[in-house]
Amino acid sequence: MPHRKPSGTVAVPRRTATPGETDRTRTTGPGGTAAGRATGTTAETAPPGIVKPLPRELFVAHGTNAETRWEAMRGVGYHVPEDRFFVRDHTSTPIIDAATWRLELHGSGLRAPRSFGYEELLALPAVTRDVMIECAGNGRSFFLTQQHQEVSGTPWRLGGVGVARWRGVPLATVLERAGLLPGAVDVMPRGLDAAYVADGVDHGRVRRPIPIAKALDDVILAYEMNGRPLPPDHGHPVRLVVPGWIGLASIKWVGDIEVSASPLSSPWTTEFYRMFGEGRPSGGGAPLTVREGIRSAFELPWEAGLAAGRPHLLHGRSWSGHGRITGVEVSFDSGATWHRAQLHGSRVVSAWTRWHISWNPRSSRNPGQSGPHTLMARARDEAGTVQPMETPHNELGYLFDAVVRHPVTVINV
Ligand SMILES: Nc1nc2c(c(=O)[nH]1)N[C@H]1C(S)=C(S)[C@@H](COP(=O)(O)O)O[C@H]1N2
Ligand SMILES: [Mo]
Repeated sequence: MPHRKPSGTVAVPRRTATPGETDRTRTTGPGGTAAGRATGTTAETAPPGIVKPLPRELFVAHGTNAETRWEAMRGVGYHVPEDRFFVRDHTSTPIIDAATWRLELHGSGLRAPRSFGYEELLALPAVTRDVMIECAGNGRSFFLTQQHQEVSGTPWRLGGVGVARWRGVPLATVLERAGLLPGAVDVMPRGLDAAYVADGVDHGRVRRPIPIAKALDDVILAYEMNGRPLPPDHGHPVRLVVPGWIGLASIKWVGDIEVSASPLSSPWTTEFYRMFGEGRPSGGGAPLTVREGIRSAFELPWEAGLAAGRPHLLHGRSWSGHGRITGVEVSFDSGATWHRAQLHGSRVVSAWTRWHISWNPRSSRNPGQSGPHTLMARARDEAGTVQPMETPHNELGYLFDAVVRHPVTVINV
């Protein structure tokens, strides 16, 4: 699908560099395609290991990861097409042949080990669901830029999130066919990508336990994304989709699942994906599970330019880990006044709600209205949660959910 700029909006030069963009990002031009990388011409500028093209108008690259630009969400509908769905790779995307791939189930929670081939999974009863996948670090860069707090990790703005239509086999079906024992407490899926090594420590392959109750509830072993076989970067041939949980739980390129009669852990539950810092338990808070928080984003460039003196229909999306979105308010004046946005389309609990609102940056005859503005969107959900103005700090920068200050320049034309 060709990328179209939303009418009346233009990207304007950044005023300052934020940690959201690295040198590597800035030197990756629109020509930074997979084909370009294959010839080695952009080897230094392209992030290693993501297979699909990462054109600059659709993605901001962060090392081995790539975040979706929110203006690329404009006009694409409820689901994020593969060509602009964010990628979070701890190492790099492996290319796996579905014909020889097998899913191995093993451990003390099963009567005996059992394995499944790709065709075998495809022959089992399937389910289709709209589910959001969001990185626990989504919005991390705003701890620094809005709250002046140091955090470590990939400096995502709000593009570490996407909704797709996933199709696959309920994990429950596969566990039952494998001979699940009543004493099973945890399952631990593990990816076939390379071991994750950080600061000289080999943490092994990406894996994270899920309690058996969740595993039997709504977890999917997905082989299709938006009606097509999973693409390499999103877990081909099979990934987990864990509705409502942080993105990490949705293990890509799953190769084996340990099913255990005793509790399991991994570095992703002991060292990472916990809240560390002042006011937190010394070993960190409990391992993160559900996608807590409530967030909103405008489908606008960062930062955006809007022509003065005529109305603009602004679009956005909001989502919450606590329930359906019930309302969204927008401020055009840094939070002084708020205006109700119009919600439209699906309000799926496990995904997002879309909205729009009209804004007329005053006439070009009034020069006071041109120049920098701050747009803000604040959502509320059925549990009564209202998006806060600040998120409590944690050292690894997880679960930022405060109202984001979106910079817009109004231009006299
Ligand atoms: N095997 C494996 N699974 C993985 C990861 C990974 O690096 N390796 N990254 C996880 C994280 S942290 C997130 S946020 C999601 C991102 O899914 P996506 O790349 O399809 O958007 O995949 C998760 N599953
Ligand atoms: Mo993530």
